[in-house]
Amino acid sequence: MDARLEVIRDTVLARNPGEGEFHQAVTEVFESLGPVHDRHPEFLEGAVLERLCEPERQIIFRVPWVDDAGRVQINRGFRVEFNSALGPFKGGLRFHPSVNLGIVKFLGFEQIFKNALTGMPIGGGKGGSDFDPRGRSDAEIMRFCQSFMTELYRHIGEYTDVPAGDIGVGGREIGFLFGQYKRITNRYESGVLTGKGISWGGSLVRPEATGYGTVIFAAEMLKARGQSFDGQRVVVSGSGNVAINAIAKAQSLGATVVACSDSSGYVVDEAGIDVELLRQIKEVERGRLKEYAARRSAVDYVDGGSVWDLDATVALPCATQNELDGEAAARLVRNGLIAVAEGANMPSTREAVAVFQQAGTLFGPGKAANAGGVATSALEMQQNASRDSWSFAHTEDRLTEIMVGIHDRCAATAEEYGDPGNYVLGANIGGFVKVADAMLAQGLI
Ligand code: NDP
Ligand code: 2IT
Repeated sequence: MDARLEVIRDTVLARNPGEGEFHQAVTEVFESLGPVHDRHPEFLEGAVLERLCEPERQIIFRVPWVDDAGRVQINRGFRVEFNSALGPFKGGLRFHPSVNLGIVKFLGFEQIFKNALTGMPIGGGKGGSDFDPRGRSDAEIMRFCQSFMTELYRHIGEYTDVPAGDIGVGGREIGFLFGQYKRITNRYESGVLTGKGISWGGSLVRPEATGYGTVIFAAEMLKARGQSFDGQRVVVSGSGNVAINAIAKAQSLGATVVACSDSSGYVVDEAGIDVELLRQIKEVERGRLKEYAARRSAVDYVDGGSVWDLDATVALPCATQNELDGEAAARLVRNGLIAVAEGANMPSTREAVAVFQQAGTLFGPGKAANAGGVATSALEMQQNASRDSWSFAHTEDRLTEIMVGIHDRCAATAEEYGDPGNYVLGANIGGFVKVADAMLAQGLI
C-alpha cells in the first residue's frame, strides 16, 4: 500500500477497533488508490479519504417486540448513513444474527463505490439488525418490522436515505416496513423504500436484478477474452434472492449450474439446478435446501462442508462475506476455474482475491458485479418520481446497459492505470474518483 495512504488507513483502523470486516473493506480499497493520489494531490489536501471513512451519521437503536409466545424480545437496529456526495444515502437492510456495527459499516463503505459505479444519483448507506428471521412466523416478522420502522422512519426519506433489502429482507419485509412508515407519517411516499411489491410502487426486474446483473457482468468479462457462458460448469453459493436469479440467468445463457448451498449444506445436481423447484422451496415455502434433494432424483445433498469443494469453470459466490478463502480459491484454480463474479458483498477473502489475481482468473469484485440490484433500485426511484411503471423488457434493457457500462468503465480504468484486466483496481478507482470529485466540489462538510 502507498505509504501516504497507509498512515490514514492505520488511523481508521485504530479509531474503529473490533470492526474486522470494515477494516478489511477499507484496506482493500486503499490498496488500489495510490496511483490516483499521485495524479490528484487535491484529494490528499482535502482529506478526502479521512472524510470518506467516517460515516456522515450512524444510528443505533433498540428494537423491542413481542414473540408469538407473548415474550418480550430485544434486538439492535442500525443505519449507517455513510456518504451522500452523489445522492441520498442508498443501500439495503440486513436481518441476520451476525449483524453488528462493523458488518453494517463494511457494507455501507462498499456501497458508496458500488453506487457511484452505477452512474445513478445515489449515495451510500446500509442498515439492519441482529434479528434472526429463521423460524419466525409471518406475524412475528411483521411485529419486528413495525418496531424497527417505528424508530427508523425519522431518519429516512426520498431525499434523505432510501433503504431496501439484503440478507433476510425481501418483498415481505419491505411491505411491512412500508406499511408502518405510511401509518406513522400519514404519507404515501413511494420513494422512501425500494424493493416494493409490483402493485404498490415496486419495479419489475428488481427481484431478479442482482443475480441477473452478476451474470451479465461475468458474461462481459468472459466476452473480453473471447469466451461465453455457453457450456460452462458453474457453482453458486447461497440459495436466496441473488443466488436463485444468478442460477436462472446463467442457465439461460447455456451454462449448467451444478450446485448451490445454504448455511446448512449444499446440493449437487449434475443435470443443472431446476430453478422452478428451487424457487418453490425457497421463495414460496421458505424451506431448507435439503428438501430440494428429497424432491428431485439424482441429486446429492451434502450436510455441512463447502460448495467450493466442487470443481467449476465459473464460480458465483452469492451467500455472504468471507465465504471463499485462499485455500478454496487455490483448489478451484488448480481444477480449471476461469472466472469468478461476486454476487455477494465481499465473499472472497483477501487471500482468495490474491490467488485469483495471480492465476489470471477473471475476477469481478462485488462492488461492480452485484451493482445491478441497487441500480434497479435507482430505476424504481425514477419510476416512483415520475409516477410511472416500465415494462419488464424496458427495465431489463436498462439493467443490461448499466451492467455493461460498469464492466466497460472498470476495464477502461484498469487499463488507464496500467493494469489491464484488473477489475478490482478499475472498480475501486472508478467509484472513488467520482465520489472524491463530488465531495471536493461540495466543500468541507
Ligand atoms: P437472502 O437472505 O435471500 O439469501 C442469503 C443466502 O445466503 C441464503 O441461502 C443463506 O442461507 C446464505 N447465507 C447467509 N448468511 C450465511 C452465512 N453466514 N453462512 C452461510 N450461508 C449464509 O439474501 P440475498 O440473496 O439478498 O443476499 C446474498 C448476498 O448478496 C449478500 O452478501 C448480500 O449482501 C448480497 N447482495 C444482495 C443484494 C440484493 O439485492 N438482495 C444486492 C447486492 C448484494 P441460510 O438461509 O441458511 O441462512
Ligand atoms: O448490497 C446491495 O447493493 C443491496 N443489498 C441492494 C441495495 C439497494 O438499495 O437496492
